[in-house]
Formats: sequence, structure tokens, C-alpha cells
Amino acid sequence: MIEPKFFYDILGANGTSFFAGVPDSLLKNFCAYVTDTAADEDHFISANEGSAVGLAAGYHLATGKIPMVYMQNSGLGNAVNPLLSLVDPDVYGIPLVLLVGWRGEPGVHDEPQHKKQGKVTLSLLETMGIPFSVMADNEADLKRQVADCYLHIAKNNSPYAFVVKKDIFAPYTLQKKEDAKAELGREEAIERVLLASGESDIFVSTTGMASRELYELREKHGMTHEKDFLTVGSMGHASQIALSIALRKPARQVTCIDGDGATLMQMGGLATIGTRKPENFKHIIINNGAHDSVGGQPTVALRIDLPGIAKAAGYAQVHSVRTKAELDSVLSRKEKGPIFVEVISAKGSRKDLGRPKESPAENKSVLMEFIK
Ligand SMILES: Cc1ncc(C[n+]2csc(CCOP(=O)(O)OP(=O)(O)O)c2C)c(N)n1
Repeated sequence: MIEPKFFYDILGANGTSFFAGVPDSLLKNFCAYVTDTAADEDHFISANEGSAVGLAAGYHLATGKIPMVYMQNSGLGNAVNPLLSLVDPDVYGIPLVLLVGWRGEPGVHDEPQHKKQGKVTLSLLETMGIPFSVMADNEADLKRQVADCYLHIAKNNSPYAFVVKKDIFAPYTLQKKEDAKAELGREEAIERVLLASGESDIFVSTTGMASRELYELREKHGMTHEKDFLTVGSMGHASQIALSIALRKPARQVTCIDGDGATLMQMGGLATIGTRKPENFKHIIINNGAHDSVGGQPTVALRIDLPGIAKAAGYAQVHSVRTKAELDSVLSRKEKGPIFVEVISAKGSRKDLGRPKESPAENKSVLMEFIK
């Protein structure tokens, strides 16, 4: 195993002290160490992985130094465009170190949404012409890999990636915790929304714990699962899936259960919802100010006015609630949508939280049957 401090320090010895990225569960110990250690101006938990590449590029332009961009491999898709049209040596040639968590590594059990991405991660890097090492699990080999990385960067002015398998980084617990003072936890908030819903309502839930909790809550209350689309991958896109269903099925109520990290990641989607104005659309944002599902690293969502943004984007009704009573009161109103409800929530989840038993393809077919 590699101590986060060891890797952080050898990067520093090579002149890398700027970090931008979106957290990942496989990188969570390293990300937490960076969050606690790097100065605020040297660490950006960015809206999405493409923006992290942009931030890193600007940092390099301003300082001449080599930044690091970290992400889960599912974020490679968000980063492909700036990697190929901005930092690539065929374009501007901007050096950077990439750190990519390898979910879905072939032969290692993982969730269905990671399977395809895991299979193509190395070949995707090869196709993009980004040299990489699968990160060593011992310090001596890692030192050699780091030396190769900076030699390559010095010669080619281009990115170099470390691909990180499961359990490579030694444990590190995040010290800088920004907890929202909140009465509700995410699961409790979802439960109240679920219990206030009608028989024919459709739910689309976001990536991470929220979808697992919605699934378990259906079981707890003896309900079936055909009303829910669990957006297990595609972080940030649940609201657009929900919007499109709402527009095609105006007689049904559609509720999107979203996260603050996911909302920030694809915030432009709020403008599409606000201008299409589906009256049957309710957008519930569980704002715990964190990427809770992958280690609890902070987002900026508790420092901005999300309902204000939704209002300006054209939502018909916007609310922000902090208590069970406030949430129940908002849910009981008969308002026309699109409705935006920010639920300020505490971080954390049950330790024994399960996972959906059906495959994504099964989820899709029962939902389509229900919608028909
Ligand atoms: C494109 C992409 N980047 C990163 C991830 C890893 N990831 C899964 S869940 C999650 C956090 C989501 O945060 P938020 O939407 O605030 O929900 P919370 O976990 O706090 O409930 C992240 C970063 C991912 N699945 N996809």
C-alpha cells in the first residue's frame, strides 16, 4: 500500500503542488489527504472532470508548473474533450499528471455501471495517446514510475496518467469536515418524498447512495421497483432523463432525486428544465454539501444559492428546507412545476445499505412497462 503522504510528497518534490478533480472512492484516501493538506488556492474540487483539466491548464499557463488532475475513470468521458483539444501536444501541449481511479477493473468484482468503463480504461488512454502506469503498490516501484512520468512530461509537454487499482492507497481519514447543521439525513429525506408521492408517480434518482437508498426504501415499505429509474452511472444526468420522461408523459408526476455534486456537475441542465417548464416535474436536491457517496469531500453547494439559480433558470417554484416539518409542508402543496426543492441534509449513510438486486437492463424494462 502507498501512504497518501508519500505520494503527495514525491509529487511535491517534482514541483506538483496544485490539484483539481472530482473525488472517487478508490482515490478517497489520497483526495482526503489533499483536501486537508493543500492550501485552498492549490486545490479545487471542480464541478466536473473537464473543468478540472481547464483549471489545471490555467494554473500551468499562469505559473509554468505541472498540476495534477484526479478523477474516477467514469470521469474520463467528461475530460476527453479538453484532454484532446486543449492539453494534447498536437494542440497547446500542456503538461499535467492525471490520477485515475480504476473502477470496474476486469477480474475485480464491481457494480454494473463500472464494467464497460473498467474494460476500456487502459485502451481509452492508449487511443488518446496518453502514456500511463498502473500505479505500483510499493514505494520503490512507485518512485521509478514517478521518475518516468516527469521525464516523459519534460520531453513531450503532455499529460501522463497513473491508473489506480482498488486498495492501493493506505487509509486516511478526512479531518476538514464541513457538516451541514441539518435535522434530516439523505435517506430520511428520500423516504418522506417517497411516502408523499402518488401511485402513478415516476422517480429518477441520481448516482451513488441516493439510488441505493430509494431501492431499499421501496423494499422497507413493501413497494415494488418498477416506478424508479436508478441512474447508477451518468452522474449529473438524472434530471435530464426525468425531464424527458416528464415532457412525454404530461399526465404523470415525475420526481428527480438529485445530489448537490451531481447538480453542480451538469448545472446547465437546470436551464433546460426551466425553459421547457414541465408542470409535472419536481426536482429534489439533497444538499449535504458533499460528494458523500465517495468519501464526503466537500462541494461548494452550501456556499451558493441553488434555489436562486433554479429560480433564475425559470423553475416555477423554488424552496429550501432544513427540517422534516418544512419538507412535509412543501411536499403537501399542490403547485405547478417545475418545482425545485433543496433539502439541506446531513452527510452519512447506513452501514448496512444494500444494492439493487436487478440488473440495470431489468430496471429499464420494468420501468418502461410501467410507463406504458
Ligand atoms: C462522471 C463521474 N465522476 C465521478 C463519479 C464518482 N461519484 C459517484 S457518486 C459521487 C458523488 C455524488 O455526490 P452528490 O451528487 O452530492 O451525492 P451524495 O453522494 O452526496 O449523495 C461521485 C463523485 C461518477 N460516478 N461519475
